[in-house]
Amino acid sequence: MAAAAGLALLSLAACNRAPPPAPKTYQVTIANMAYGPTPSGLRTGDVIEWVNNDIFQHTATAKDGSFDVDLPPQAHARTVLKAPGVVAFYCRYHPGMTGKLVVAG
Ligand SMILES: [Cu+2]
Repeated sequence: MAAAAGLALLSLAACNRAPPPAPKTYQVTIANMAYGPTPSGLRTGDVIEWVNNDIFQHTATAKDGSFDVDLPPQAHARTVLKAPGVVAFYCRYHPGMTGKLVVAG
């Protein structure tokens, strides 16, 4: 009896908790030797879709090593944001190309 009541309370508590927001996909476009603006409001689990619209090969390489994506001309590639924090990234071929992702938990 008491166990059943406890179980009912537990499931009620689970229902009242707000579900985590569904992951979103954001595009970051590369053109003219530069990354486009990085999106704000990023959360853990969201996806960055890198789109290289340039005529050159680029990469999106995290300074902390959390991702390293090769992007031939016209390529698309996806990175899942696995942890909160600020991740600076750059292009391995053109170190002057830089950007920053700010990811909330
Ligand atoms: Cu590059």
